[in-house]
Amino acid sequence: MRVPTGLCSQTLDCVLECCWETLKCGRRACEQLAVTHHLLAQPYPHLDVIIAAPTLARRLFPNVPAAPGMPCAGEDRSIYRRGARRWRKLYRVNGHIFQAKRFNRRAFCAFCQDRIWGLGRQGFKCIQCKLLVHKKCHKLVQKPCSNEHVDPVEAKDDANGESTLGRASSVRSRAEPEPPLPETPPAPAPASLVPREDLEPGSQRQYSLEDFELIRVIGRGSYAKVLMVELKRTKRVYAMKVIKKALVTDDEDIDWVQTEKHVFETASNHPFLVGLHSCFQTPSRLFFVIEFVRGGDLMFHMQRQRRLPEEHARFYAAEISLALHFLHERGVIYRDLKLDNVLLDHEGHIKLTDYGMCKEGVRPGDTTSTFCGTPNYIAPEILRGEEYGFSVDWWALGVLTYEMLAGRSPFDIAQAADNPDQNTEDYLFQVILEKTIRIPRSLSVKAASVLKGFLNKSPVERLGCGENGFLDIVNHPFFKSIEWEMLEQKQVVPPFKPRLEGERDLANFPPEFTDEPVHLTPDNDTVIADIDQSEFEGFEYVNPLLMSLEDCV
Ligand code: ISQ
Repeated sequence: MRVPTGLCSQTLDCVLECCWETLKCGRRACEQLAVTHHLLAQPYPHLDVIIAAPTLARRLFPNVPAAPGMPCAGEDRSIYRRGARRWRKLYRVNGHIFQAKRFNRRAFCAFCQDRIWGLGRQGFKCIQCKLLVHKKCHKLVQKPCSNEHVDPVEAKDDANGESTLGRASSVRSRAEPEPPLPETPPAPAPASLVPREDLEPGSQRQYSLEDFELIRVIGRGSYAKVLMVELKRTKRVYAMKVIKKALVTDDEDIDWVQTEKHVFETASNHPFLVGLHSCFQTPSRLFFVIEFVRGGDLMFHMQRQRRLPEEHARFYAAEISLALHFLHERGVIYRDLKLDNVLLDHEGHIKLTDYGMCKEGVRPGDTTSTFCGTPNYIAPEILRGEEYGFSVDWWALGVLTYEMLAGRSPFDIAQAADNPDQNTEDYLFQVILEKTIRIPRSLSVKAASVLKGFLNKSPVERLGCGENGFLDIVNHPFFKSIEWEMLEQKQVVPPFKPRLEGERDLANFPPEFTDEPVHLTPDNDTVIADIDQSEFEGFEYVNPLLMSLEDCV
């Protein structure tokens, strides 16, 4: 390990001299996201399409850490973990900046005056003047944007005609014209807000916050906080992901919550994916109760190990491949593979977590185009604005395997520290798109070959994306020693067993989380008044498999 010299500035210098060596922060150390969104200068070839992204701010720590791997004074370790994001796609026409929206109440197109209805994001709304138009009409709008609020053409009985939730079951397809809507009835209270004795027979087993004791904070992302909790009745320990409803008011956020829940249900059947116990809500929050995985995440372990022996990296990469393949076979692109999302169980097997970025319903050959992910792991085809499929997950596995083997990101740019132009997300994207990836000479020929295979910038030539698909990964020389069937049945002993003293030992979770107070702030009535509770109807869920397990306790 290199001993730090000079100033620790949390710029790339610092990263290279004292932090990156131990993967304490990686590139992530230099960047902290400010809250505001700004419109990026258009670096990609989508005419008329803007990608809205958060601004980056740099934090400087003008001192030297006491020892390699120690934090600088004032250093906030939580900034090293970068959350995934969906960039909003905005379409510019005649000064308007349109964003795709879904509408499940009455809304009419300002161009053709027809009703906007149908499945999916059938309408566009100008984020400046709020003009509503059909997607198909948005390019025809001649009236320039006033940049001021222009009242959208809407039915009188409706607040603004839009809804941020639109579950398929409640929206009619385009083929069938809708009858006139009755007066919108008041939304029923979510099931968990109904007194328990009033619940339908068979649904009394819904959970609520009172059923759990909150023990510790174990993680935090841009939207969610993750707690370790105990189900009081059984004394079993779970992870609980808590999301403030006020933060998920955008269409895409609502989609994300729905997707996360669906994928959780699918994932509960695979050994290398975290499963769901239950979901419930309060007026201000959504709660996912998830199986607790005790060994911490790969980011935490990499921060302590510098780089991994090939044998270890092979084992993790193979288990991750099986998890990704399972999702792909069920039409799910994971889209957020990174060290932070790979958990280790008490034996040292992996489990992927966080399904909020997943894309569901993808059949072989289908593609999608949302610009999303965590910057360091985003595949070139996403950056080029191309339609993409499962290939993006194999790219991310390449980045992650590189990080395990080399102890640094393949897109680490030493000289970027002093040049503010090179310390931006745009510059990172340019490097991902254009830079030839250098494989450390210390790696074996097979390891170099698998990295080159996954990190091929052309998705059709990438390992795992050819005609033979997953079989090409299984048969790659790097994975020759893997017995895939045994591996999938957890019959292969992991190369590393996390140190754990008891079921509730939190030694493998970062102290910047576990030292946080565990309480949830009291509900704020003004914030709650602004939440449309109908968006969250039907969120409650209890996993029948886990329920029967609990009955055995
Ligand atoms: C389960 N166990 C430990 C940590 C977790 C973090 C996020 C989601 C699920 C988890």
